[in-house]
Amino acid sequence: MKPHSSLQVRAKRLCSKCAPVILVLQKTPVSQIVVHEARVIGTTGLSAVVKWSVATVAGLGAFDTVTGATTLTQIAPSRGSSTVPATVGEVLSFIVQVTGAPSTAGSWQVLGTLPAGLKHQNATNSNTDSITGVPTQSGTFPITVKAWENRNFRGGSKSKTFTITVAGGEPPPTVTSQPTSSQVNANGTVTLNVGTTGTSPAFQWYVGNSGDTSNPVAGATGASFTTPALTATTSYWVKATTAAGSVNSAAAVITVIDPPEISIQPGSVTINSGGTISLTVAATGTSPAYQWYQGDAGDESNPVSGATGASLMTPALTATTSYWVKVSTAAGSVNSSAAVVTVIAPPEIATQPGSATIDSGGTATLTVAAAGASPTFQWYQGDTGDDSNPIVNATGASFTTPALDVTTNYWVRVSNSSGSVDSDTVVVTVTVPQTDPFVAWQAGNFSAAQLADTLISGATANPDGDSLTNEEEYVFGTSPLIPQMPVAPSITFGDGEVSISFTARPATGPGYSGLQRHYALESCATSDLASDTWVVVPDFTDIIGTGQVVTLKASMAEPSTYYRMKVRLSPGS
Ligand SMILES: [Ca+2]
Repeated sequence: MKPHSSLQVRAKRLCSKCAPVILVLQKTPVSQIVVHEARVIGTTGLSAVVKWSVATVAGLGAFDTVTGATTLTQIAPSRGSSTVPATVGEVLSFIVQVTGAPSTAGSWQVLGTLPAGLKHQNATNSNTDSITGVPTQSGTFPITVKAWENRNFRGGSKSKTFTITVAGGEPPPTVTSQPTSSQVNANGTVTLNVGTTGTSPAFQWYVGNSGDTSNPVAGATGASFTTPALTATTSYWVKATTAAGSVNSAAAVITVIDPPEISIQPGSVTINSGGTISLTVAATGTSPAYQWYQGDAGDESNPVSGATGASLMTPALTATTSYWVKVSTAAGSVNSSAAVVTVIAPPEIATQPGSATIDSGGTATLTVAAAGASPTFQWYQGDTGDDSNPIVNATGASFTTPALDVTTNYWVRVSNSSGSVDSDTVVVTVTVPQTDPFVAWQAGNFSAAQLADTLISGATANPDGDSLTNEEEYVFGTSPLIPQMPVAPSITFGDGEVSISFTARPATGPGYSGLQRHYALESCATSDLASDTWVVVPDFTDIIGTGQVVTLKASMAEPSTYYRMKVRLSPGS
């Protein structure tokens, strides 16, 4: 009876605050007490009134002395389990009871993080405590419930771990539309947008890589965010947070691009015809692209195929040509000024030097007219192309020959940096004045009045009546106005020989300049003097008259021998 009596006493103590009470006494050392009670749960703003039942297992022992005999047990909603099922948006009343000796906790403590919407009721001097409310956050939340012997978490304690599993409700947010990377001109701004799932998400934008929260952007707390004016490439990302959790967007890279500027214009240049030249532009800006054009700056009608670099190599040019280049970046484009490639034209001969005819001893001035830039000249003696006889200092468009006494050929080469051209051969013909020496003889032997009368001074006249015409007088060197014989030979005979002497007159005086008088003797052995059987007398074929006496000796023999004298005037000194 003692055990029974003892149990009964303890049961009464356990339920002293409860009514009504049903006692079931058993033989075991444990009494089970079933309690029915109606209570309004909590002081929170719950609209629901929970009617609950408690099955209490009252153990023996004390918190401080018989810890093992004291247990914490879930009463509701899942009796006896260490797992507390809950659902987002639905009321949860998690009740835990301490049983054992003693079976009343002076204070209760909950360690761990409760899902949003739940609250620890924090009972005192109670064998039960509760966590109530409507969870708004799904997930798994391990907690530890601790029952203290005394208030204010003092004395002995007993703890047990429970896991609140909140099902359903809204899942953590997700990003449905990432902020997009883009380019912006320097000092430009970009508006970034993010799309997410979830109810009433809160946003915070950050500078940096996704997940790096060290650089939040103050005030950037919306789904849309406009960057400040950017001067450098910058990454942004956003964290979206709802009651169900948070999510990080990807980072959007805002690339700052600079517009092109030309720092060095392509320069104009002069080249020789047929040459090429490299033109170069220097430009700043982000990743500039180039396109060269032929023509004036801004005229895009003649792009140079393939000329897409900072430099352009022109084709071989034979005419002055302009080029320019358009420099582009994603931020815009700029046109260079035009570079004029001036092509020096090779020389051309517009007017050939003309041939000339001059008197012996004269000069001729030869002139060439040339086209082309900065021509230079070199005259040569000889035929065109033969440059073996350049004339010193003959380097102008005109050239005056030295005094010439023979016909001479010349030509000129016209040159500039682009080439040269040779003139035709120019012939300077030298003529010798044809002064008739007989005329000079006439002038020296007749007066003006006589010269005016050809019957006196004419070539065939014979004014002195000596049978010699004036022309014959000239040849023989006799006076035209005084009867004279051309030869006054002295003929002597002796010792069977005949000796013939005559004076060989020199050619002196007017009309004989540059001439010599030549004498010759011929013989004929027949009296038929017209038979033209004259033969030269040896050693008397060509005697130049110098005033000397010429003597011919011949033997006297039959038949008779005839002699004659021939006189001629010929050039000579
Ligand atoms: Ca005469």
